Amino acid sequence: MRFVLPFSFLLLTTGCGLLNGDAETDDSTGGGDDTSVDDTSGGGDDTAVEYTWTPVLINFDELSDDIDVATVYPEVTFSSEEEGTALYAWDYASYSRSEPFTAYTARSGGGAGISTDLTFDFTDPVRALEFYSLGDQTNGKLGWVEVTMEDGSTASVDLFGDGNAKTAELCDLSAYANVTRIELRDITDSNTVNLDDISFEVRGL
Ligand SMILES: [Ca+2]
Ligand SMILES: [Ca+2]
Ligand SMILES: [Ca+2]
Repeated sequence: MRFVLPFSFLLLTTGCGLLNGDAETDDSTGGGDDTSVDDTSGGGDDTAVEYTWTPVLINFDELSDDIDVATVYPEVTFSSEEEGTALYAWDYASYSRSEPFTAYTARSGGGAGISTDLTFDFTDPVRALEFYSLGDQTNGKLGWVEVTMEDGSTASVDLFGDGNAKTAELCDLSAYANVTRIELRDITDSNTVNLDDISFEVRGL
């Protein structure tokens, strides 16, 4: 089976990248009242706030069983779209990027992977967000990620595999700050992919 990869794929060495036409994202939020120029709205509440950013690494490796990890981590909640599925930790041993656990969507711990949409909701806004995917049978695009920022703006980033289930591909979303949610969408890989080593910095005062 052959299909045409998006142009952006050619520019990539990592597991995800910008979708074509991404620059148009801002336009969709512009709405009807284009009479105001952006520069005029910058005023009052831009007092420079000094945030702290605390690094977090979720590698699932401290877990002792194939459990639903939806609410295990205080910094992020995972929810899957398809009824009856959840994000389960799984002992993928030497296949993992960090051993022994990865996580993937399924109907039960250790069950067959289900390729359903998966949402990460961050408790506080984050930056420097990266994660790895493996367990891929697809050499090319296998889905995409919608990134939502605190101000409601969004960006779309393609998710890629290299067709080697044992190798992990980096999805680097560090171009985006104050991220409140990401959604992995339209995953086409057989039995979905495994996630590992999700890292980010949590914003605090
Ligand atoms: Ca791990
Ligand atoms: Ca797979
Ligand atoms: Ca791979």
